[in-house]
Amino acid sequence: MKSQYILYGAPFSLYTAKIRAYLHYKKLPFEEVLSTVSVYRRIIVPNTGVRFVPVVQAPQGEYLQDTAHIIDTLELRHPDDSVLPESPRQKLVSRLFELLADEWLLLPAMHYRWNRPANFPFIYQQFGRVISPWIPKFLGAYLGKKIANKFRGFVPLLGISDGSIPAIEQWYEGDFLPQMDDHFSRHDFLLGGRPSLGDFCLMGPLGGHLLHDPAPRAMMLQRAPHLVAWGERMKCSTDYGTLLPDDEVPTSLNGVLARIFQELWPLLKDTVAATEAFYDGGGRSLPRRLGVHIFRMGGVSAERAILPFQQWKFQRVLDCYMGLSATERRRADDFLADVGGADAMTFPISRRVERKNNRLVFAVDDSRSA
Ligand SMILES: N[C@@H](CCC(=O)N[C@@H](CS)C(=O)NCC(=O)O)C(=O)O
Repeated sequence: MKSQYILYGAPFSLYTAKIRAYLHYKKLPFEEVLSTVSVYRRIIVPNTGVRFVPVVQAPQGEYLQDTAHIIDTLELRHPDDSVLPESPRQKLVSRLFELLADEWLLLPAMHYRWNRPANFPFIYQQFGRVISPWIPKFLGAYLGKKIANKFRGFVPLLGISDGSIPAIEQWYEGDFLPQMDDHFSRHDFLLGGRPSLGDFCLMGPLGGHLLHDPAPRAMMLQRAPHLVAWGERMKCSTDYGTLLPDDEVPTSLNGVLARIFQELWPLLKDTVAATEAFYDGGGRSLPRRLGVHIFRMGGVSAERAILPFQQWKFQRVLDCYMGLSATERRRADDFLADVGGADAMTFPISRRVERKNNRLVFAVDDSRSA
């Protein structure tokens, strides 16, 4: 039996950056293996049934896919230095950041990668290495562009279009960067002196794209040096302090949290409605995309694909709240009211989804949801 984990992924992959930072923090020995075309064919697809990275192979041999599932599983196996806060507000904020970072910061992460030509030579070369790590640079850039175009194809599906780009830039440059920079000028991590779930999730869009690609990295170095320093701490620190006492959530996070309720919540509710309508219309096997819907950001309306998977991430936040005791809920409610999230957590979902064999299925009517 091997004694270490294997992380299959890539230096330019958003979700790989999240797990790399997590494994580093947990001090779990791991080897990182580049997800080359051959690794997909020989290892990833046969062992997970899907074509996503990262994939973690446990020392026991089992293959874990989906970063939320990977962290859930490893937290149970390695409970020391848990990344899951125990107090109600900090617990909920961790889940909110999981949702924000994994699902919503994808928009700026993808926009500033694929709509900034200054990134291209570098990014194409990196993608080229997945064909062969020894490929000459010029050939790698040429072939890498072809693979990169698959990922670039996700840009319009996510709702990144001429109509929405000014709103995405306004959110990221006008709100997110200055608010996070201010926060990290006061605190080492999201919730105090040690990283917690939300920090690792943020390392996805930030570590994997926005701090990694030349164009957004240059912007962040100039405009948000404290956020850059946080990114370095996430990669390099080995000594940590403690979470803030008394379940404190720093008010410097309020602006970022408030926008989740203003903009992401309506979209997620709409996603739930579409998933329910699909089920009620007789649909059982959930496709990756379920038509399109309109979302609003910064006063602009734009179209994007409905992604049922995001309902699963939404459920995780609602479940976290529903799992609190009555006293804990009261504490959480006070905080939620301050960030525009009063009543946001009691949204009913009649057709829950879950992951089975790395695929999203309806939690109801098991026999029919393949
Ligand atoms: N929910 C998954 C998402 C993983 C994911 O989208 N990974 C990207 C690379 S960073 C990928 O493999 N995309 C391929 C695709 O979307 O088809 C997770 O958290 O692991």
